[in-house]
Amino acid sequence: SGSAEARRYDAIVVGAGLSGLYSLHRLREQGLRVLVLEAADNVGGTWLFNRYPGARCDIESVEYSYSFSAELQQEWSWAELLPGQPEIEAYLNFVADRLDLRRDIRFDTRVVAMAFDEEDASWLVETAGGELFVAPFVVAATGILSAPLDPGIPGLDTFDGTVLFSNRFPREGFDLTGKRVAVVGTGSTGVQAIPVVAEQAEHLYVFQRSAAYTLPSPARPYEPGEFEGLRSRYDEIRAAQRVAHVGAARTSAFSVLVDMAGFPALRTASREERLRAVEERGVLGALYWSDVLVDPEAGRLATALYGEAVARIVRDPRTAASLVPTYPFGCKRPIIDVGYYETFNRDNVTLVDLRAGAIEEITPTGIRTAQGSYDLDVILFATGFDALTGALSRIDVRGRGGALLGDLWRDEGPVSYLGLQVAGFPNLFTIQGPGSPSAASNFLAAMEHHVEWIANCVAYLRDGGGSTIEALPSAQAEWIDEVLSFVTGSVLVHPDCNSWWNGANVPGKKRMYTTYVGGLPEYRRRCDEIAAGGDTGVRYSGFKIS
Ligand code: NA7
Repeated sequence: SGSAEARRYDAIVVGAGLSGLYSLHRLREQGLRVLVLEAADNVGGTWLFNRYPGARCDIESVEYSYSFSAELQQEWSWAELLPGQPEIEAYLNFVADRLDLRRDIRFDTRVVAMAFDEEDASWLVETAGGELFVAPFVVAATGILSAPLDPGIPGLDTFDGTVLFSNRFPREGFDLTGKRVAVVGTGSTGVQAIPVVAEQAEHLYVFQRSAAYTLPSPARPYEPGEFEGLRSRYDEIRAAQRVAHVGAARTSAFSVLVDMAGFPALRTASREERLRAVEERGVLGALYWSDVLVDPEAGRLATALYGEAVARIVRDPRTAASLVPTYPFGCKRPIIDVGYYETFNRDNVTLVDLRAGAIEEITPTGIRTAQGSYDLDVILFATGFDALTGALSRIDVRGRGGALLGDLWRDEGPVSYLGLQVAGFPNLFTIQGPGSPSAASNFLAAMEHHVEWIANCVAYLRDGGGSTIEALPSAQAEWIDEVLSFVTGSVLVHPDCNSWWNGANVPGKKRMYTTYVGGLPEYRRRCDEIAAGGDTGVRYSGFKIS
């Protein structure tokens, strides 16, 4: 580390995305001297970087926004039901200005290391520029989908054309007009980008390794006066949101999962009923059955029916067949799209099904696969993230005894107590850490609870509760067991399912599904009971305070 003298704060927040902004505000309101360190040159985090064509949130604006301030709610107007990236970026800039947050944020400052000093009970934080900062508390607001996954394809640097990444798309945008473009990846990002890119590019080649289940998005601008009507009912909207399993009670990508339970069983439906469902509701009609997620045979029927629904939209039978997943519905985060399947009927769009021959290398002229070569001007990677643990693993985070957090997660999997702390790393709080509900819920709602829990905990310690708090290894192990108990034997741990939810999208990462799916209300109740002491009266049970 450098020789610069370390500056002292009461708390350091890493990241100025939507979690970091609220953390700063909340801790500052409590009278702490807070510093936010942010690698980028502006606020926004994920919503600053993921500015690819078609980028849009899949949760309704009035629920994917801060609920902690009535003023923010009343002063901001959402234009669209599901906000697009530019609108969310503008909103986060509005919040940063309105709450005067920028004065405590250092931009262009990447944290590369942090180490817990056991004598001083504080963290020493080092930046890429060699600056040092010290604080008793660190809040890692580093995001769950913020560490880009390197596609790891040989020859990438030999390509003569332009390489773009959805998760660090150029600020100024990129004109695809007249270009031969490849989109690699058909997760949520690829599925959003593909219809928009198809309209711009001369020709679009979609490189698909795994097909997606995707349902028609309800995205639309709010009708005139519609948002104003909602704004006057924020109290009611937030109350409904608070008791919703996924932290969203209105329109969201999760709606289908929430509604399914009320429908008849696919297993016992007649052939006629099945066909009528896809006639009336398209691909949705294949999945809206109560038994699809719980009965593997119903799951197989649903996949077959889904294939029939796709074949009604996509004219070329080979392309239609390639667009049908080979894994069950429900084991990946749901995807919604605007005109995805219709896009494959365009003359300028070609689906390259990598299941029939994988990518072998990138050459100066394009992509070579085992089934042929494609000449390209632009390759847009929509290949995803090293989720949940990636961002902190890329920082040299050292806890007690110099143990490295990245090593711990590599060896033991993404362990954590409540998703809020990792044993051995005192006074380091992780917002939306593994083991929390965030990956399978409205990120914003889950985040607000985490920030408030952390802020209350810090207040308790500063009021004389102690100088360090750390998760007990036994509590952490029990928590992970509990998290896993919800999903054991379920579709969520299906062996054919590789996704950021279970880490199987990252080569070499330990496969482990560590999202709490017991619902946000129950999770909040648990966390709050643990903080308050519950029956035992011992506050922060499962943590050691000293
Ligand atoms: P995802 O959901 O992880 O999707 C990434 C896609 O990229 C997926 O189709 C992958 O195929 C594909 N991929 C990844 N690496 C490669 C390589 N090397 N070659 C070919 N294809 C590849 O990321 P997203 O950004 O779409 O979405 C992440 C979340 O952001 C989403 O759930 C929302 O919550 C917001 P695979 O499935 O691994 O075979």
